[in-house]
Amino acid sequence: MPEAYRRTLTRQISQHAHSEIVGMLPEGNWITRAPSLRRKAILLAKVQDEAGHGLYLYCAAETLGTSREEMIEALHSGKAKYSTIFNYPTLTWADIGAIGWLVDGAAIMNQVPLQRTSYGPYARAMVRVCKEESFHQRQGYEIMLALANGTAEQKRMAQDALNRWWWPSLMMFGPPDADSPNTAQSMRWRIKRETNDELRQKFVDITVPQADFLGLEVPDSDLKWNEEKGGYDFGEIDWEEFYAVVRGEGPVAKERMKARRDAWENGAWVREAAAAHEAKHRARKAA
Ligand code: BYC
Repeated sequence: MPEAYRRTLTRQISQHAHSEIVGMLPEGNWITRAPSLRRKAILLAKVQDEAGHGLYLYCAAETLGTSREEMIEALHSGKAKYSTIFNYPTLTWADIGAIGWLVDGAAIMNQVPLQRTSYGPYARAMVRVCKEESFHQRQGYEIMLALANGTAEQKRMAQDALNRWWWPSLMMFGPPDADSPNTAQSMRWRIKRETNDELRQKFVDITVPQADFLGLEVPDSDLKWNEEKGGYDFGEIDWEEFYAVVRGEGPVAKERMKARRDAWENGAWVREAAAAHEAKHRARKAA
């Protein structure tokens, strides 16, 4: 396997894994505050799914020769990236709807083509991830539907969540193709099957009619159907904000990293106990 192909895959898959794990935090934050037992059970299951996605992805990355410990160390030291989207706070219950609808919606748009990525273990992990993400997207949209059809205050909350999550969701697809250092090579190697801009356009085209159905307004005054291209034209993304969040300056970036480091330290005794148990069994078997 060419070394650069291995490096690129390890980078992308491990960042993807970190995103799933850090991505549990904004929603995990609402499990105890979900408005009903049904909503709580659904949200718990969704957050557990994200943990599962992180684990499949770490396993896929490990097949390329980097250990789980090395990847986690890179996350905790701030060397490895994870998706910018998880550095924004979840202020109200409507944010949980908006995350499912928009963030998981954007994730599916990006991950469906990755089921055909050129590296088998990554492609196979994506098959199950996409099935689960599709449930996540629907549960988010269903929360938005309930709020949009609820009281005036609930509809206002839904609109406010859309206003705050719309632009960060568009940033999830990465920089414009012209400024994306990795896209051209990753397309040649068939790691990426569609470019950042192609996927972002598809996401806008699918999502705008969903906002219309909710009776909510996408916060972009430049949004306009373009008959000729058969898609929407949309306003300029604030790339300065994107790069600032990538640099670790997102609104809740420090809180997110602290939560991950604390979880790692608090779980040390579990890892030690599991290793001791395994060593005991191995010794018994050998005896
Ligand atoms: N955030 O050359 P580019 C989820 C970085 S989790 C942070 O275009 P590439 C979910 C990029 O890494 C969804 N960094 O890069 C979980 C690169 O830096 P390095 C996560 C970003 O790799 C819980 C630099 O900018 N999905 O679904 O060709 C709850 C230049 O970019 C971002 C994945 O990870 C960003 N948004 O394309 C709910 C999908 N964008 O590494 C939901 C797999 C770019 O050179 N990943 N950067 O230092 C990919 O498809 C690609 O890696 C990307 C970026 C499209 C994200």
